[in-house]
Amino acid sequence: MLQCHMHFDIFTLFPGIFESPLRESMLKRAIDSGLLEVQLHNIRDYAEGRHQVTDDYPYGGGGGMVMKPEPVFSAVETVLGFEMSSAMRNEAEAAVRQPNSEIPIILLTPQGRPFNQQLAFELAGYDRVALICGRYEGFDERIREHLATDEISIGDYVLTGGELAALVILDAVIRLRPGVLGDPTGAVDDSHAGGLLEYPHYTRPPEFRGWQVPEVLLSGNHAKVERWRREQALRRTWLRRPELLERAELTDSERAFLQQLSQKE
Ligand code: 6GU
Repeated sequence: MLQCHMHFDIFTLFPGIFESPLRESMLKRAIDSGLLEVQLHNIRDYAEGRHQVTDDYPYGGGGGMVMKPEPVFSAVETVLGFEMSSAMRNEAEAAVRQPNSEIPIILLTPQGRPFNQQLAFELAGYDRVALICGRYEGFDERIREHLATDEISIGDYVLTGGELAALVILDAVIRLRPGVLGDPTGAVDDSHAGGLLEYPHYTRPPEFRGWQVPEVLLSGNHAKVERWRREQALRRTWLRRPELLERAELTDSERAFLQQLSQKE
């Protein structure tokens, strides 16, 4: 299998946040084995003037600060190697963007498209992705309208900045790339990959403080184990995340099992 490397450009005011997460575990191994390249770009380096200001007061008043457009445009255009002049902005905008149109430029904000496993698979299909991390109250809207190609949120809560979201996305995406997990079936079995929550796992000892491992797992009967696991996954999903069942791919007998559950409980 061709093990092509994936390149992330991360635009941030706090590149230091990424240092230790990239130096541990799966992300470190992916970098060391050449399957992942992460380039951190400090937006402040692209800000003009002695104070290299990256934020300013919002027009119209109100609290908080807004990320200025110039440093963000300059950083992304310099790194990805394209430029949008104001004259070109209208009809020619798409054409100017063409050379790099295969690189998603993703704004990380709580207003974005909800991140999930399906979106992780989608991003894992690109060889290069740019992530822009916001701070303060938000981005000047022109960044969203004329620079970003997509906007992603990792959930319905507010973070101080997009950096932790970028790390979440990086982790979820890179582990889907061929060769990143040692086990070739690795990510296939995960919770959410099949649209269901995962079944319960047990390891030795068979009894711990009086709590037994389910008998079926010790039986050595693989067909029974598989059936039990699938039923547990269905049951757990039905109890905790029933909305996931609407999009899951289920067989007729699995639907019958769910029907039975809803009658019993
Ligand atoms: Cl991507 N950014 C921020 N600042 N907060 C978030 C988020 C992103 N996703 C959820 N909350």
